[in-house]
Amino acid sequence: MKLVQFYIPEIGSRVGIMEGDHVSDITTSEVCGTLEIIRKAASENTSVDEIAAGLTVNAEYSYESLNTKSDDSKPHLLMPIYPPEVWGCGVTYKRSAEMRDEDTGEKGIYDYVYSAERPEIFFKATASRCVGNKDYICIRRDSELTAAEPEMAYVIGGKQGIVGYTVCNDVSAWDIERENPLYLPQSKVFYGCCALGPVLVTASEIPDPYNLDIKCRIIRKDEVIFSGNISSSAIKRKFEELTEFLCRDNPILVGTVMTTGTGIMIPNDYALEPGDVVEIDIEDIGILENPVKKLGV
Ligand code: DO4
Ligand code: MG
Repeated sequence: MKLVQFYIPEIGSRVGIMEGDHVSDITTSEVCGTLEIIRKAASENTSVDEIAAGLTVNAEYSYESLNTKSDDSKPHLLMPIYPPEVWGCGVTYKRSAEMRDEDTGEKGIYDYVYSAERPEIFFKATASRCVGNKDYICIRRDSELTAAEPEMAYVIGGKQGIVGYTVCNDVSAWDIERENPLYLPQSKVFYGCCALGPVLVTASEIPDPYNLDIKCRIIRKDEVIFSGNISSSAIKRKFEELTEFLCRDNPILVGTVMTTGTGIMIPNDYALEPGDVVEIDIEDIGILENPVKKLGV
């Protein structure tokens, strides 16, 4: 099942089931978003699909009419979940370790983490720092080298199981990260640092998350200036292992999003510029598309 959140002027934020080009609005006064569906499934010890399928459809929309630029005067998609927290995993693909080690003065620290038993896990965002499909991702004012990081993300439900998947752009200020590894939180966490969407695909629709094509394109002035791809089969760690480390002595709320690391390392020449558009396409999930702007100018 594919779930979306969307905005209808004068009505507000809605949650729906997407099938083909159809979106069925299943919002109720108690269930106003995907987070409530996931919480209800956790507390009733059932699946997200079952809770969503049991809600009454109160309106229908075409997906095309919702998949538009974020503008409060018109219907548009919202991020597919308002996560209590987003956490990130790092250096889960060999290419990520190699390129980060090449580009930093601290040779070998990324290779160490790639090979170590303990994964890199960092705090990434809260919902207020995230954006949905077609909304702006941001370059912080003190960064000249901010990169898109195309990643698959999963949502943690009851008993720490995976209840769904979405596409994530872990937008990162690489120049700040490279200056000193202790600056990592500032390279990762800022307004508009994390894009999620366009939909939340429930776990039942993705029986094998380790065999999906992940593609990324950067478009500048209507021209594709970068395109790359990777299969999720190249990831070194299993998601259960990542969740286990995340949750060790660390209370994690139902609905927390975990983004699993990038295997597409975009060369420095394609650092983001205002006006660029980043597209990340993950097989069986969807295409997340975001324009870029610089903060504080
Ligand atoms: O260690 C820095 C961040 C790594 C990361 O975000 C990734 O590998 O995707
Ligand atoms: Mg990343």
